[in-house]
Amino acid sequence: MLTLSTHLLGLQLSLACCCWALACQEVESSPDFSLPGDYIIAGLFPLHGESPGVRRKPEVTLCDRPNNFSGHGYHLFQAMRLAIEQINNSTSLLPNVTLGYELYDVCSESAVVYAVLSVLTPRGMRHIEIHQNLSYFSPKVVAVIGPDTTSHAATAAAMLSPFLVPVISYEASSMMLSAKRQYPSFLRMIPSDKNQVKTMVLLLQRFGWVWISLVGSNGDYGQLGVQELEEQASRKGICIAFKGIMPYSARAGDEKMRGMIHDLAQVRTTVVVVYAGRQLAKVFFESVVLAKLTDKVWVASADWAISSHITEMPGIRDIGTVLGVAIQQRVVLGLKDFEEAYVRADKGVLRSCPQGSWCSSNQLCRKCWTFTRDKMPTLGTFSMSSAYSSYRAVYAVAYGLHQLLGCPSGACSAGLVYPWQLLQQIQKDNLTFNNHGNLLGGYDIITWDWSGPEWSFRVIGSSTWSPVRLDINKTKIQWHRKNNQVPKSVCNKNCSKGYRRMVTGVHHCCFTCVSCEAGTFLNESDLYHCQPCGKEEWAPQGSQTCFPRTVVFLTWHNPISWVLLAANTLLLLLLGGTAGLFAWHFDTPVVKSAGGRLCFLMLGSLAVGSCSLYCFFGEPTLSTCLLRLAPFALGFTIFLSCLTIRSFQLVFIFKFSAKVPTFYHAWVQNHGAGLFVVLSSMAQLLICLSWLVVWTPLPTREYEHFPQLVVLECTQANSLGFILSFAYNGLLSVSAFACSYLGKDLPENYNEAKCVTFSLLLNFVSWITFFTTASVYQGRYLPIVNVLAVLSSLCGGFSGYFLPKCYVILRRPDLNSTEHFQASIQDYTRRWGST
Ligand SMILES: *[C@@H]1O[C@H](CO)[C@@H](O)[C@H](O)[C@H]1NC(C)=O
Ligand SMILES: *[C@@H]1O[C@H](CO)[C@@H](O)[C@H](O)[C@H]1NC(C)=O
Ligand SMILES: *[C@@H]1O[C@H](CO)[C@@H](O)[C@H](O)[C@H]1NC(C)=O
Ligand SMILES: *[C@@H]1O[C@H](CO)[C@@H](O)[C@H](O)[C@H]1NC(C)=O
Ligand SMILES: *[C@@H]1O[C@H](CO)[C@@H](O)[C@H](O)[C@H]1NC(C)=O
Ligand SMILES: *[C@@H]1O[C@H](CO)[C@@H](O)[C@H](O)[C@H]1NC(C)=O
Ligand SMILES: *[C@@H]1O[C@H](CO)[C@@H](O)[C@H](O)[C@H]1NC(C)=O
Ligand SMILES: *[C@@H]1O[C@H](CO)[C@@H](O)[C@H](O)[C@H]1NC(C)=O
Ligand SMILES: CC(=O)N[C@H]1CO[C@H](CO)[C@@H](O)[C@@H]1O
Repeated sequence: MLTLSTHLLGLQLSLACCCWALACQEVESSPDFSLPGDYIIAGLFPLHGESPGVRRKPEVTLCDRPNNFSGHGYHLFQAMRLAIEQINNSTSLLPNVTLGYELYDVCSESAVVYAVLSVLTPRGMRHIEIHQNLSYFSPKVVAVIGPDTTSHAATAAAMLSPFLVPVISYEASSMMLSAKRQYPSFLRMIPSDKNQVKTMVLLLQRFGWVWISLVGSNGDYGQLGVQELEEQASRKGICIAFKGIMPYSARAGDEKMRGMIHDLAQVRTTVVVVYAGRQLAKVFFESVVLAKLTDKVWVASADWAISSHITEMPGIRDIGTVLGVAIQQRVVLGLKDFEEAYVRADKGVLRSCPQGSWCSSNQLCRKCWTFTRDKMPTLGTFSMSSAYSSYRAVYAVAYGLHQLLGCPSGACSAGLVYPWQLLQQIQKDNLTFNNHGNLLGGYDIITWDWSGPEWSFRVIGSSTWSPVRLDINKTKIQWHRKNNQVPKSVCNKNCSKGYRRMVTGVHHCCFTCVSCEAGTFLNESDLYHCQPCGKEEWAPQGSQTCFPRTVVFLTWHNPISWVLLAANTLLLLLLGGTAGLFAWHFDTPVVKSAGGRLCFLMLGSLAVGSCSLYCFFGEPTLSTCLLRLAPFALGFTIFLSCLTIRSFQLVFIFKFSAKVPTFYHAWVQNHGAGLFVVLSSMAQLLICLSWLVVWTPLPTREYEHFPQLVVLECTQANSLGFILSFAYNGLLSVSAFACSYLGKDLPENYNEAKCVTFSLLLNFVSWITFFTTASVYQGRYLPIVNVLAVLSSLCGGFSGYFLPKCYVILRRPDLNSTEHFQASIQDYTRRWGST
């Protein structure tokens, strides 16, 4: 690989050669073709084929071997000439300025060195004089078009870089030439291979080929290409199942190639990318044909994609489908006419040329002419894109000169132009070159077409640069399989929906499928991990999406709510009705014995508890959470306190007032009953307040218990404060029960033991049921249980205490008389007095 050291070596070599070639031997170095002009552009084209074989030592090869002319270089050179003539004729581009050219045949590395040294020699001089300041160095030419291959281009670019002479290649595509530190003056009219690799990766992605093999050729082109391809493909999730590099020495069917083909067959990838120069690609496909490896899709790099080297091989038809990335097929308009006119013009006036490869300016040498005459008809099948690049390169130089000479102002000031000035100017053309000096251009995607009598290729799409895009018409591809389906190249088939991939080996393309757990889902963006759903979402097992959870709470409108609401409203009405009834019959003994005014307090407190039930319905808010249970607890405390104190009073009056009269008087005078109710209620109020302050119930969304639901509820449902306040009520219930039990032998119309026991039992049962349920079940129906518990407590309280009295008032007015009461008291006193 050429680096800075070779670059320095090149300079040393050039100085040595200067001495040897120009000074010491005094041999005039001259181009093969030339045209004088104000500004000279050098063209480095391979006009002869390179001698085959690996050279092991530096060696000067001569290019003028007879009968081995390269049509390729010839056409490129003609394209350059055409461009120069067009520019000379043009009145808008470089008016009144003529461009000249010098053509050098670069069939070998040494020929490149010769050519570069000749190019560097200032006009009219025979040797290179290096100035103190290289900025003032003015060589014979202002720019160099060419040379062809990566290694030739690297040699030329390294030697010319100290002088910043623009080198514009038409074929060298290797990525290493993008290194601006080493090749500052190198530009090219084809995109860098990096783009080619990117296009290939896009192609692989387009067909979903993620399990591929990679074959490269030894050398910069193949090795750098394979390396870059491996990097870029892996980044896009493509797995390289097999990678092989063919050595220079590879021959068709030798052991190395047999081994490689064997490995290739073993890994069972349908798609094989062959990133190789055409020579080694030929060796490779000869081996493929020998081994009868068929039924594959071969992806070709630009160098061999449309090379007749390969397509003319016997047996190549059967290897499968070939898709390739090719330099965009552009046509130099008028090149054919130009070449034909040139041949016609010179046929008649063919002058003898001296032996050797150089002729006087702008003349054809014999060999060239012979070649031209014989080979002209083949122009039709000639790959035009390199010729186009060479043609465009001349125009790039001309546009640069045009700007530099101030031609846009009308008249060109044809003065001295230093190469570095021109380089700067050309680099400013940011529509043609990127900042690494590579052409901003795309590729054609081609496929081999055997439908005709002979091989041809079909353009099926193209890639564009910035933005990077690949357009392919898939219907244009004729796949090698009978059904014409796109072949698959994967290690494992895709998992079914909702199944994630679990990698089983080294390659992430080989996996087993595992179902996603409930609550997770598989997004297309990551096929290897199941992602958890959001808080408000849920997913069943093996899901691809999450579904929104259903928000549940006890709504106003559902049958259960209606029943509960109706029951509660009925209770409220009953409470109101009872209050009215009691007020109407306020002076009757039943009402008086029931507690008189105290009854209204009891009914009111039950009503408060009943009202708080409405807070259980609808979406919980802060206020409804606060008002759900505390008012009920407080109301029920008042009710129980009244109940207790009344039972206590009855027992006290009947049994103890006579025994401890002083205490009885003190009790009555100090409104003992009222005091007790107030104190007891204050205690509960305190408990409730601290409950609401310390364990504030807040509206919340509960996600834990049901994967598919969000339950709206109040927090701290069973907090210590709540339990304290209910324990307090329990305590009151027990004392109420105890007092009523003590009075179980009182006269019947004062004896409430049965009814109170009933209501308190109902109270206990309903709350024990509630707490048991709440401890095992935390769901959407808990509020209903809660409402039922509250409702049954209230109903129990109401029915146990008030219903019997209402019954007496309404149905048994005979029992609701002072006489009846006095009779029963007397009866009681008699019984107890007599014992
Ligand atoms: C001519 O060049 C080709 C390669 O382009 C080479 O294979 C062949 O051996 C050469 N012939 C001679 C006589 O050098
Ligand atoms: C340039 O002009 C000459 C005559 O002035 C003409 O013969 C020639 O074909 C022109 N060349 C091109 C490429 O237009
Ligand atoms: C060479 O000349 C240029 C232009 O005059 C100047 O900017 C540069 O500093 C000189 N370089 C050296 C090494 O003298
Ligand atoms: C070109 O040169 C001719 C004469 O040499 C002159 O008449 C003409 O104005 C020049 N044109 C430009 C654009 O310089
Ligand atoms: C090209 O360069 C010009 C200035 O030299 C700049 O205004 C323009 O945006 C550039 N275009 C691109 C595509 O970079
Ligand atoms: C693709 O190619 C087919 C046949 O070659 C043609 O009929 C079709 O119009 C093309 N589609 C597009 C989008 O160019
Ligand atoms: C397999 O999955 C990948 C990634 O989602 C997709 O690009 C490809 O088209 C799928 N292949 C098949 C055959 O479904
Ligand atoms: C799923 O992946 C897509 C991109 O493929 C992304 O836009 C989307 O936000 C992802 N969805 C989730 C829920 O992560
Ligand atoms: C305007 C101009 O100088 N045109 C010349 C360009 O070069 C060709 C030869 O290649 C001449 O024929 C033109 O006269």
